[in-house]
Amino acid sequence: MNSQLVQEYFRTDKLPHIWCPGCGHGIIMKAVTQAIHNLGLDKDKVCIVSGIGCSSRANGYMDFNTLHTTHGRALAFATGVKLAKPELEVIVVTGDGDCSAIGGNHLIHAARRNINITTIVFNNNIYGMTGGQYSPTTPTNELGTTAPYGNIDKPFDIPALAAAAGATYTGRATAYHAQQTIKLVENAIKNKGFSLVESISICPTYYGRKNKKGTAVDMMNWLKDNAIDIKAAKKLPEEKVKGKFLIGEFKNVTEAEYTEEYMKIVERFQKER
Ligand SMILES: Cc1ncc(C[n+]2csc(CCOP(=O)(O)OP(=O)(O)O)c2C)c(N)n1
Ligand code: SF4
Ligand SMILES: [Mg+2]
Repeated sequence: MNSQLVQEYFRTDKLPHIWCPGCGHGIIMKAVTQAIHNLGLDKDKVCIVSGIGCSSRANGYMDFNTLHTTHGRALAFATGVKLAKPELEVIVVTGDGDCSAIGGNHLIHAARRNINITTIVFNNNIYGMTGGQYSPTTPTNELGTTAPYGNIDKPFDIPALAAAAGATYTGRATAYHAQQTIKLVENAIKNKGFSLVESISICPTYYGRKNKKGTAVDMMNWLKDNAIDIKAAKKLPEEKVKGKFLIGEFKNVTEAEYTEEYMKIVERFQKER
């Protein structure tokens, strides 16, 4: 992104950002902004909503209509914005904790409604902001401040959870796969319905340090070496895919959208009155 685009899309008076050196969140924030730019969206017609967390800081830096709300409630606020102003492109930036722990119920119900909101999950497998507590995406046996002897829970697959609940667009990329994150976010915004893109981020400060994952560069290399595109995976023998995680577009279908269905009821009621 050249300096002209930085001036156009970021609140430069709020920079430099407060993320730790090596944090993956900045790459994902930039990818979301690049996708908005590539689609040629009118800045004033975009509303970016977040909850609370290091990831949820992103829209404080992004120069659009923005709402920094309460922990776990980004989708509840975003649903209100979308229903009040359906003409806005509503985008949620959220963390694994924000959207799948305290906000998990909002996530499945927004997906169930197929409301036209695009959600980008910055998944660093931990609660970064509050000091490294394990989250619903912390892998089994890994460490967190609240799991000093290893996490015994199984992690959520967030795109699969959203798809099962009714999201019509889902995909996954990583902070290493920045170009793919941009493309998936573009497609997610184009989908008229509930879309979710998970981008796997890195938190060298807590998740990395606690689990001896090495430097930020080591963590980025791990993402490069362990992600397999879903299309490539289909052609590979099972042993080559085992232990890796899938990236790419997982679901892309068309179904009735919530605000349109809601307006149909409003119009019918007004005619019958
Ligand atoms: C109602 C409420 N509960 C708990 C908190 C404390 N809290 C703030 S951020 C956070 C977790 C953030 O984790 P995640 O969404 O994964 O974001 P990250 O910091 O990892 O990017 C928690 C538990 C809060 N702010 N409000
Ligand atoms: S604590 Fe982790 S998630 Fe938060 S800014 Fe630092 S590296 Fe990023
Ligand atoms: Mg997190």
